[in-house]
Amino acid sequence: MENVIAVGLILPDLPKTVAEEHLEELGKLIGTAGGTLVARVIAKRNAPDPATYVGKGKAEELQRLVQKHRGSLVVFDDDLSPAQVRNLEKLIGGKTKVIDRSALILDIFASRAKTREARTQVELAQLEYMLPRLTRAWTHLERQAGGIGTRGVGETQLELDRRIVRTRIARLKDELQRIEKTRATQRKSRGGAFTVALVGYTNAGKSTLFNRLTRGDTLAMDQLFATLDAKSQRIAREMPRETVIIDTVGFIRKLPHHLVASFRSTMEEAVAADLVLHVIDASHPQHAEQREIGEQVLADLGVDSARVVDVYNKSDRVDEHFDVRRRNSVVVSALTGEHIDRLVDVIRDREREGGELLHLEIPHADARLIAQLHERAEVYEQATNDETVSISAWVPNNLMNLFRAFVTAARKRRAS
Ligand SMILES: Nc1nc2c(ncn2[C@@H]2O[C@H](COP(=O)(O)OP(=O)(O)OP(=O)(O)O)[C@@H](O)[C@H]2O)c(=O)[nH]1
Ligand SMILES: [Mg+2]
Repeated sequence: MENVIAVGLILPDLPKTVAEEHLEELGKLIGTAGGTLVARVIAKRNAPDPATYVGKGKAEELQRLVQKHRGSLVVFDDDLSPAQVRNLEKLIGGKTKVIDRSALILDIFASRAKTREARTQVELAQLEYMLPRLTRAWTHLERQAGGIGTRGVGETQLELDRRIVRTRIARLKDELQRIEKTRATQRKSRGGAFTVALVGYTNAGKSTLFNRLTRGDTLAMDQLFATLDAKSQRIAREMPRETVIIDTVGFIRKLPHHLVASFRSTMEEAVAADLVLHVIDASHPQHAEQREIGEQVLADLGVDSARVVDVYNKSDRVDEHFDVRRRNSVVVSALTGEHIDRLVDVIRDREREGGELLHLEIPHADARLIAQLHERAEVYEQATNDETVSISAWVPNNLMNLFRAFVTAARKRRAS
């Protein structure tokens, strides 16, 4: 276990309470990464100090804290420039590492990634993050060796390093494209199920809800970024249509943009779902900020808000009068199961809006109609009889008139 010190700033547009909440979150990230939080430091400033972020005085205080707690790592809640990292490491001294929030999140992602896709995405993000910071090791060397000549060697070595990293980045990008193609093929074979994506801030309860809806056994735990791989499974309820639930990686304030970029295609695919459930931890003091961050990410990914329903989760932990007064929202507890039925009804309603499940009996002679069903509806079952073909299919509303006449009386099931 590493002893870690967390550092944040109070700025004119970032009041103390919010800064403390943010530092609280940074503490959770540190715990998730396997570190032990031994001290928290908040500095009040008008702006970050370009040389040391917290200012020289605070940096010296950090040095004392590090010695007192035998700290081996200091994490800053904001991105640091390579120069700031260098200055701080010098001021704090010893073998203490100085990293920023992005590096910490990248580290968590790297240790969590399981599938080949997630691993590739994380490595790509890490290298992109590293590339502009590569100078550092070599300036150290320059300082030690000094003098003309060594500098030239240093630069050559640096250029070499950069080239190696760039080559690797290119290779990872190729690899990701290949994986995406495979996934697209798999998606096609998944057929025309109604898809529901669970998205939202990390720790909001997406995986718990996923398990509740699917009887799945996805890892859900009180840690940030428990889930890194989009996962899908059929809903375990009686539904108008075949329904697949998709669990996704969580969002966080200031997610490193390299990570956003590498996870973009996975997220884009997930949020291409027919319905997006935005899961919000209603019991979290910062739930309004977390919701806004989620909404921002969804907007960036081009999700039309008409496809989004807000799910306020952890209702068991909020006042019973908790009322969101927002359109398109449900209040549930994934943990206790409270009001989950309401949520399932919301999904059912959405499924019914677009069409109906029909059981049809179509004469062989109408081959063109059958072909049209396969093209534009979703065929679930098909059996060939002597003169007809029996088909169960989800038929979108705009095709309904074509098929009404073929609905079998016995199995006619209005979806409303
Ligand atoms: N009290 C309460 N706790 C819940 C509820 N839903 C989830 N939790 C807890 O919240 C924590 C996070 O749940 P997860 O389902 O892992 O959250 P997630 O959104 O998948 O998080 P990431 O995968 O890390 O993004 C776990 O400790 C859950 O037990 C709920 O309705 N009520
Ligand atoms: Mg999860």
